[in-house]
Amino acid sequence: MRVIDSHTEGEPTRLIIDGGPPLGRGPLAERRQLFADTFDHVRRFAVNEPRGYDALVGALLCEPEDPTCTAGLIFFNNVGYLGMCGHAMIGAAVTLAHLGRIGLGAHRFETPVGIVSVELTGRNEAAVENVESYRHLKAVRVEIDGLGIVIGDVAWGGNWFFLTEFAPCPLVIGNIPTLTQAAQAIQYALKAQGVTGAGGAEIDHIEIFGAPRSPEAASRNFVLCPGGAYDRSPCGTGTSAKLACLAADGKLGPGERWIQESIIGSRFEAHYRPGERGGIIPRIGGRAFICSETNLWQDPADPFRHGIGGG
Ligand code: PYC
Repeated sequence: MRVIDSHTEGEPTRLIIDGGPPLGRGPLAERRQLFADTFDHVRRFAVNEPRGYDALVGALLCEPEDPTCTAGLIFFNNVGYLGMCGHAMIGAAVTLAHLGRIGLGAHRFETPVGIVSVELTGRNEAAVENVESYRHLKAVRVEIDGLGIVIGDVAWGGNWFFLTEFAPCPLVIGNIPTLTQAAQAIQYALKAQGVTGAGGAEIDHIEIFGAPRSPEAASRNFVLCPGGAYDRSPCGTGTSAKLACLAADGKLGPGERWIQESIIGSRFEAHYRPGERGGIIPRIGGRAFICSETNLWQDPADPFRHGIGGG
């Protein structure tokens, strides 16, 4: 399997260029289901140890169904599949430019949750116009052992998020273990108390907000991803969900700039335009850098040829 690794504002992406599972044609949501049902060992092989690690997000490059799209992308991680992934979309665009497959300008990509547009604005810079994002629930109260009552919103940004200003400690790198523990407790409580996204969808990302370090940023976040790793970037779909909540509260208008800082101090620059179904269309910009070009090998004698853990 041929892969190219990059990072977007610190968060890693592994783009599968060649040697992915044979998913055929059809809507990306159906191909993602086939991936999960029949080729899940390929996901584990590509991103789990010993060839990967828990923070790594995989992106499978697919033939698009829609002829106006450059490609399709299916995103996955150490435990399963994502709807959309903002940082990985930026990483994929920069990687495709590195391969000479796309140039500066706007390109459309299919994802399992809809078509997104990515504008490559420089060799290492791109901005994603995401799927329509919206707040689903406002000021949900969840009771958490050891933390008390935590209040937050539930929003869609291409994945489901619970967003809260409740931070058990300052949002600094040294507190990542405590923040991870608190976010996991929140996620557990949401599940136990039956709080979900639309149609009973699992809320698999928890986003904790606090004051930014940099004077240009509006906010700093800590984002817990489904497999237990934290997002090193400010999270593209998480920033989309945040913008949806700010818009719903009348705190950020269309076109107004929002700089979201991550727990490691990296940033996404964002704004939105109104969507067609009452939500917003966020635009999230950031930088990505190529880290390595690799061939992953699978030896039939290797007891860990399908990766370690992860389903
Ligand atoms: O950037 O959307 C994102 C993302 C989701 C999970 C990790 N990063």
